[in-house]
Amino acid sequence: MGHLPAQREDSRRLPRRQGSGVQWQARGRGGKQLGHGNVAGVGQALLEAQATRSADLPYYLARNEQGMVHASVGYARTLNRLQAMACTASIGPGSTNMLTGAALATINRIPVLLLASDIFATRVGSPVLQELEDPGGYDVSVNDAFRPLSRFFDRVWRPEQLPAALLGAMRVLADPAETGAVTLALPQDVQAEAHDWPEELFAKRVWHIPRPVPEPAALTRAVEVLRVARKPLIVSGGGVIYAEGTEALRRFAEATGIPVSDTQAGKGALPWDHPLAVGGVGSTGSAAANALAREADVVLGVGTRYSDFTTASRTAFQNPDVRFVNLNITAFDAAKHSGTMLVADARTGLEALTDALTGYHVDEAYTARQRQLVDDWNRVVDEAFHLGHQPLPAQSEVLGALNEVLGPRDVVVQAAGSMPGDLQMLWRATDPKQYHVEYGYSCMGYEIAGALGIKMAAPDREVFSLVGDGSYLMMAQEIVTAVSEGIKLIVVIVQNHGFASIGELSEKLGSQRFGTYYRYRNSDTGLLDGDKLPIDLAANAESLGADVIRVKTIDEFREALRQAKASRRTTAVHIETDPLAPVPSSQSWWDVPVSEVAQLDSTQQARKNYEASKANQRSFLYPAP
Ligand SMILES: Cc1ncc(C[n+]2csc(CCOP(=O)(O)OP(=O)(O)O)c2C)c(N)n1
Ligand SMILES: [Mg+2]
Repeated sequence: MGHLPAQREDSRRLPRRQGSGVQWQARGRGGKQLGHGNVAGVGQALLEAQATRSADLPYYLARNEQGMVHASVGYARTLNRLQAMACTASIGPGSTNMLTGAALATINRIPVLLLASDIFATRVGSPVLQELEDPGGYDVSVNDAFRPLSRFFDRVWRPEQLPAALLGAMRVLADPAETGAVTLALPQDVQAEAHDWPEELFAKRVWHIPRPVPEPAALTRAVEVLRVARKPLIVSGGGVIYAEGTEALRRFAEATGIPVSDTQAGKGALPWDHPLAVGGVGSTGSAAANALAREADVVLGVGTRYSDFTTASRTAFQNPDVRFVNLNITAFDAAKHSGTMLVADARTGLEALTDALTGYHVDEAYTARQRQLVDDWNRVVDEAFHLGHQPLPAQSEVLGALNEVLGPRDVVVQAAGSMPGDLQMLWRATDPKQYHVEYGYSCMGYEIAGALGIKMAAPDREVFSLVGDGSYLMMAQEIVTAVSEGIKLIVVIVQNHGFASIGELSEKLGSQRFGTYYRYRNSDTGLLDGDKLPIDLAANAESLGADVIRVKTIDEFREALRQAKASRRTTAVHIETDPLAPVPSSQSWWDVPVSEVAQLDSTQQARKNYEASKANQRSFLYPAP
């Protein structure tokens, strides 16, 4: 993998009202995984660039191609999508290993350039090693699987096609509305071909990141809805942070008194203790935000794509007259929930709304209610953080200790399992970059690889990769990359011998935690519910080159975190937790279907509960006023 470090011009120095942009310039840095599909093409070019210093093209060798893409996503997200990495992989499995990463990048709207190697364009030796051989068409290769996962895909069958492909790739990477995975498939013979490139191809090129201002008529329509709102609520998504709109959000909220809830990608836009911050909204949100969401008459969604977790599968907003105003860089998201569309950059849009809503403020009773809800919720979080659960600590205590030890510039990274939900509910973020939970794809295995990219983007921050035993076993190998590159990570391994998350869900849905333990197969029951396995993930991390600290209690854990922070080396801290320890309720729901027909009583009861919750699901089909 390697990055395309953008040369960035701080747009704040430019006149804002003109929708001034940020410059994006590819100089090239990247990650790689070499195989026969790219060793002589892209690989040789990288070597020549190093040897002759003809290009500023640093490279990193990842251990797994999927991890390489995750690291690139962590990198670009940390830099608010103003820089991206390029990833080169060999043909066949090397490239298809990047598919999961491509889906993750596109769903999270994070730019990453994938240079997938491909089968010979000339086809003289077909079928070559790792060729798919589609009987329906010889131009199909495994890389066609990238098409639906990429926001731009091109296969460069002939060298002449490369300039247009490169410019198309850069256009999409640098466009905040379109961005995501961009894939250029490079046949292995074409990679090695000579071609007379036009001189202009190598000219310095600056890509301006657009910051569109709202169309005046759309602004008027949005203001009409907002002005009459009695119980409005902001849902602040990742777009606010990517647009560097956190200050604009604070000013807007303070001018109007509208409380601010956040999504997984948006957490930290307002510090948790800001008087108008009400915490996460939706399935794993705070009870405070969810109480306000239930009553809200106007929801102002900013930079959010309204995932099912944010909307509690469309049950979060229960006011029969609720209306949505959606400020988003993409019309696709702005149109959701029949919302009044305000297509614009989050920052410029919030600034325009602040001006246009002059004189508007929510009433005191609403503010008082919001404060009371937040005070009540803060007590719930304090309790969860200091539960004193025995004999093993609760996960909420681990998160609490981590929250207290992390400095404002430090970063916590997570992606899948029970921790994203607990984090969204409990974490008290003090900085827009402190909370890095990948919950667009919620991909097990992102935690360590993503953390690597975050640390590369922000070497001055301590990066804490918080990883469950399931995720660790899925993909821990980028620890080796961190060690070899001297990129310091702190890996917190939370061992609970299985899937606490899916286990709890399974129990709720009447499936009795079936198949969610990492245990020996039990010869009596035939199930995987025997004794705990003698695996030692700390020893595993040690074998990959990390220093390791094993702890049992929360006090020891806190001390270990401090020690890990003080160290210059990649350090893993290992703690075992009780997967059955209690977690506060979000007073919310998530739609996961339960069998309509079942023999088990537990499933039949769960189906009844499911139908009752399902009845609260809203369509939001009424047209915007
Ligand atoms: C790659 C991938 N496979 C499967 C899933 C579905 N899934 C979500 S959470 C989870 C279990 C995670 O286990 P662990 O990391 O130990 O976290 P815990 O639930 O114990 O907190 C699974 C299998 C996923 N999100 N990603
Ligand atoms: Mg687990």
